[in-house]
Amino acid sequence: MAVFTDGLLTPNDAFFVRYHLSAHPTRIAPATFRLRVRGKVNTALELSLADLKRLAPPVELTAVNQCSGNSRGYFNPRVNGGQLGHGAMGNARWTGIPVRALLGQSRPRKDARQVAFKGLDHGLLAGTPDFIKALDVDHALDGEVMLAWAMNGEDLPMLNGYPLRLIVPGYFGTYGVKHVDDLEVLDSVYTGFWMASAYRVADNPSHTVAPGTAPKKTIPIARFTIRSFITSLADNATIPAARETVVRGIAFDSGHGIREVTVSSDGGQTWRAATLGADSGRYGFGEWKFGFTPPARGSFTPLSRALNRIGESQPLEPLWNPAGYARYVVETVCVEAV
Ligand SMILES: Nc1nc2c(c(=O)[nH]1)N[C@H]1C(S)=C(S)[C@@H](COP(=O)(O)O)O[C@H]1N2
Ligand SMILES: [Mo]
Repeated sequence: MAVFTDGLLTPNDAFFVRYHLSAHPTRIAPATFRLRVRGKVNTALELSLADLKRLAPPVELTAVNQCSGNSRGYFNPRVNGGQLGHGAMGNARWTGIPVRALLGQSRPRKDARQVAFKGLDHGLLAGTPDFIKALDVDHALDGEVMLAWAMNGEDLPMLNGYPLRLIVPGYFGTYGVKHVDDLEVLDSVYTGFWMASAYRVADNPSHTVAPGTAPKKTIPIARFTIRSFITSLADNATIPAARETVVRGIAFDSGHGIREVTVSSDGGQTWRAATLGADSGRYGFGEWKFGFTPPARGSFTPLSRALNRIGESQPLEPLWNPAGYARYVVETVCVEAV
């Protein structure tokens, strides 16, 4: 939270890193790297980085990258998986080219249904499936989904996907395939492990099931749920009693836009509007703040709750699912007024 309160963009050297597969690249020679586009296309392509950068004018987009399991460690009942706090997210300015520009050169055939994106990393055992994620062709062609080579104005750090990664604005980080070297256009829905077995959620908007149960029908995880965080107060921080402290935070959703953030300092009995500040575009973090004057000494747990332009907001009670994905409950920090 100290990093998130410092500025809307998360610096590259503070950004979280997540891999499923141990044999991920630690060096890639830019001169010999090739990106392939193949499958149900009229023209298969094999491009160097220089070719790719010449293909179309570069675009820039600021977007949050957040792991599906961000905040999983707070699930109750506990769930398997990395016991993450709130740090498996970050907001960066990505530079690259729209996948639409790339596919425009190779021209998918009429019967194309999905595009599968493969990363260069591998598992240690022969049977471990490579990291491959798929998007519907229409989604891949929306002009926003991009192949990025720069993050906050610098080459992608190796651990964040050098030399190229996929950015799917508003979608969970699992779609952000790092070290992408292969796009395969398919005439069917991709059935590999990372789409058909992993990263599946209950087929309802909050991805929720009764604690301890499994969803009956699942779909691939997709868009972010809406979230807000108090960033300027660490848990157990001390603030002065009977004097105003300006409390700052961030909010984001899957791209509809934050309409309002409300705050409560009495455990959710009364709410008032926070002041929205700078934002970093519809897919990025936005700032907000409010003045909080603890009426007396004691413990307080200020709450924040975001609402977006299509009416999505954060629940007051945590929702549960077996994989610990997409947490978006109203979060708390505990502060001591002295
Ligand atoms: N090649 C490759 N790309 C990958 C992954 C992976 O295991 N291999 N993990 C994905 C997941 S689950 C997340 S949350 C994001 C994390 O991106 P970051 O490490 O740049 O923060 O990368 C995604 N891209
Ligand atoms: Mo993830």
